[in-house]
Formats: sequence, structure tokens, C-alpha cells
Amino acid sequence: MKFESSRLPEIVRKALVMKNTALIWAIIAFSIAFVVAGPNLTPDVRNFAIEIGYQAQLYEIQDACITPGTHNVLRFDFLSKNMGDSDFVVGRPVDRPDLFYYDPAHQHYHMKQFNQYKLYDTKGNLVIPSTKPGFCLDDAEQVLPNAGPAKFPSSCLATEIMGISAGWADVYYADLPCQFLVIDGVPDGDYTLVASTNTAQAVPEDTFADNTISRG
Ligand SMILES: [Ca+2]
Ligand SMILES: [Zn+2]
Repeated sequence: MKFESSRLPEIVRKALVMKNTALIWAIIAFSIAFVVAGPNLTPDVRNFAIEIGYQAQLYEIQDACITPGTHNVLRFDFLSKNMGDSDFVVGRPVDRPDLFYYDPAHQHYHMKQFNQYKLYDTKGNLVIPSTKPGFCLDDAEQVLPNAGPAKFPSSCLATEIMGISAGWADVYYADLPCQFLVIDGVPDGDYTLVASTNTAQAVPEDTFADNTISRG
């Protein structure tokens, strides 16, 4: 939410000089309507766990997020929270082929590279690139106490509008397919997970300044 702190006091000050209560209230109402704006996604991560010797599943191999065999994986929950004042609405996959693709392994539609997870070392070198290819948004968890009811189901259908309601989060739980980074051969040490949402900024938000987080 954009709040132009320098403007409001100036407007209110001028209105007070005019000693016109109705005008003050009109200006305050207009200012609130102006600053209470659109959707705003911000990411979060939690529940980190390293799994040694994970057996890659066929549908994960088909999605190219892992190769056949056993691997060591770093798992975590990823949340894309809509902390804004209005719903984050992407639209229907059938209308937006620029944003969605059909995943034959899942037999439904995903958003392309909507969220990204990358692992960096302490020198800022990319150690593990993002590999989870697709995302199907829905209202999974309420994150603001004043949020309305959930509106967006997890259907991933071509003709269903995909989105995240204001005050709700889309969540990828740590045990979901491809919800990990493969860390085979990564030596012990300190690393930073950099996670982003609406990464391509293809859907408008109040601000993109809070769309990437780092967790050491
Ligand atoms: Ca944002
Ligand atoms: Zn899917």
C-alpha cells in the first residue's frame, strides 16, 4: 500500500486554515480512498528440513525439477501472502496463455515460474537455481484477521479464475512435489535462500519492492 506521508498533512493543514469541516472530511475521505489501493503479495518461508536420500517421483522427473534416483533435498513451506486491500486476480488460464501452461504430469494449469527459490553462498554466488516450474494459486491460509472468506479454490482449471484473496496466502507445503531444492554435493556451510513471488511482475500489485526475501 502506498502512503504518501508528505502529502496528507499538507492537504489537511490547508483545509484546517480554511476552517471548513465538510471540506476537511471530504479531503480525508478522498485521501483514504486514494491510499487504500490494490493487492500486494509478499513471500514468506518456514518449516525448513533437509531430507537425505529422497527417491525422486516420476511426476517430479516429468516436471524436470529433479533427475531419477535418490537425492538430498532442502524442503520448506513457501507462502505468497496477499497483504493488500484487494484481491490478487490473475484471470483464467484459457484467457492468459502468456501466464499459464498446461502441465501434462498434473493434468491441469500452472502459472509459469510465478515463485522462485534460489540458494546462494556467503559470497553471493548462485549455488542452486530455481527448479519448480509451475504454480497453481489458491486461498490456502488466512493471514490477516480481518480477511473475508476464501474465494479462490485450488482447481487449477482452464476456466476457473486463479487468484489470492486479500488477507489470504497461497501456500506450497514442504511435502508437496517439487517443493524443494536439490542439494546433492553442496558442502556444509552457510547459505541464503532467496525466494520471490510474482517474480516476472506480470500481474500488477501496489509494490514489487517486497516481493523477494532472503533467509540465512
Ligand atoms: Ca508486493
Ligand atoms: Zn499442479
